[in-house]
Amino acid sequence: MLNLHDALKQADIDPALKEVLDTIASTCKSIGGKLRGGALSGVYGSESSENVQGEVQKKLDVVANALLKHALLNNRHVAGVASEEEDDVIGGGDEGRYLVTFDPLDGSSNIDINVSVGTIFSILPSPKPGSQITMDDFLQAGHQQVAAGYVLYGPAITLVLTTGQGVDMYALDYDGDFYQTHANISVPDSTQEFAINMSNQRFWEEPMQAYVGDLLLGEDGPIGKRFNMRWVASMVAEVHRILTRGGIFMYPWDKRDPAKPGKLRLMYEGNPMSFLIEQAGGAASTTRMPIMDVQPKQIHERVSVVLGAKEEVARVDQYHQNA
Ligand code: P6P
Repeated sequence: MLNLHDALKQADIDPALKEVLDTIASTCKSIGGKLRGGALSGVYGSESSENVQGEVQKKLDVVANALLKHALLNNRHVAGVASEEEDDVIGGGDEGRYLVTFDPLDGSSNIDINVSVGTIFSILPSPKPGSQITMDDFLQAGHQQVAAGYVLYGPAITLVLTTGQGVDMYALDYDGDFYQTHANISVPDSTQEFAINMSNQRFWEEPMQAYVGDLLLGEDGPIGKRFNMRWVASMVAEVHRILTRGGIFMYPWDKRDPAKPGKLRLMYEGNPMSFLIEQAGGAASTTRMPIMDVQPKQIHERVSVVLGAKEEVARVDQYHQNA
């Protein structure tokens, strides 16, 4: 079996980028170890603090963020990091040529109920290697990413990664190494499985209500086929399911907080997941444009997300274009 280190060695990518990816993978093993202990590890429950998103921080949010921040800022190839759990960007080594954005523990509301959570990361080129980075240096569209991936802490701990040459999947073995289980994953063009938080239905834009309404009509409706539904409330788990067996995932804008374009964050959720999905032959849209075309204006900005089977994403876009 090919392990991650050897797979990266064989990959035609910058050796410095390989070292950054190695750092992320080994840090996520430590995060997985803390999760494995469950309630015994003393990391269940919440802190008294809130993050910049206004969300109460889970203990493991803080632990995972600290582990990734420390490891990445001690990697000489990292020029800076941005985290869901940090108000501002943090500068790294002067010789670093890569910026890393991450959601240290996505889906953390699932930790205490023992449901899958994950770490999401995105790697961008530093626009001015050798000088102190600023927030503006991170504000690059998703197409500028040089690598992206996630580690899913589920029944198995899996790493899914792209460096722009397809999507590969690795599982963590008992010996503490990631071994490749799937290479060059592809998302089927069509699907009969959708994921959306239905409790928000009355808050969606009318075209989204119309589309989901037609999904629910199944074979008797205009889409003409029966759909199944899933909702894990952990984006990493949803995307992993789509990369593994297909589907469409949606977290659209809703009027609960009209000022926000969506719930999910562009820089460390929308963009990395869109890179993976597009590299696997799927599509990722805001319902108006490809997510990776969005020009970010601030590091924690949010985005409406529809991603997965390209025929189904195109249908959602059509409903919005016709509106
Ligand atoms: P809701 C987790 O908090 C997250 O950011 C994503 O991982 C997930 O898809 C979504 O929010 C769940 O949101 O509204 O169902 O709790």
